[in-house]
Amino acid sequence: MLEENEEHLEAWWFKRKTKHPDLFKWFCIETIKVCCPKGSFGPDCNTCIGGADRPCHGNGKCDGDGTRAGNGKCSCDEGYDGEFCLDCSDGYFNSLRNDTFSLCKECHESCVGCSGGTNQHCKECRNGWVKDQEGSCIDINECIKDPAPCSDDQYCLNTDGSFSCKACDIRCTGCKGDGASSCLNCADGYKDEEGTCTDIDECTEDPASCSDNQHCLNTDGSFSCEEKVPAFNSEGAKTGDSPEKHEDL
Ligand SMILES: [Ca+2]
Repeated sequence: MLEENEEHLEAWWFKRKTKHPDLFKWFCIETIKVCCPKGSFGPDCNTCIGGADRPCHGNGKCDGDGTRAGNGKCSCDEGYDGEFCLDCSDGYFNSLRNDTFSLCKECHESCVGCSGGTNQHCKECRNGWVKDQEGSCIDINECIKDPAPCSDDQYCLNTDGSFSCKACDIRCTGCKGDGASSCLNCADGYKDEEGTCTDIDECTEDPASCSDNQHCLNTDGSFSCEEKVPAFNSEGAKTGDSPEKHEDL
């Protein structure tokens, strides 16, 4: 574009810059007719909706703004709606509004539609929330519902507007929260020690868990018995080469 308009630019530099000090205006808007003044659009540089100073009332973008193209329609910013970008979109409410100015704010997370910003201003409650006696949307505690929403090896965690099911600690059979101190019962291989399910050391139990010719090896939640194999080389390191596992008690 610069090359084909070199003559124009030379003419401006040598003859017109005193009379037309704004190069952009003289060159792009008036001479080659590609641009429009800010806040206007289209072949005739029509003014955008809402005026050139605040196209789309400051809440959107005027199609073709500043160019000879476009149709001047507003695409509204997030939260704004309508031909003039003065309305609020779903999930937003007008905190200020007159003929030329509009400020939309987001509804409370508990609302479907609202007249203000708190849970007291909801038109309806979103799923997971319910109206209390004062008409405010409050969280539903799904965790106290009957039947319980989670399976036996999970605990329920209530959250605002929802809930989740979390896996119990491996040391638990059923639980009411996270960790081995929240078990309802201890899983096989664990016993309750002052409220916490703890590994049972089967190797110290009476009667012995392994036979006389075996070594006992305690593991977390289980144990294994290894055959006692007499040392067969000078280092004497080869004992219990093939442990006989008892993983499922
Ligand atoms: Ca909830």
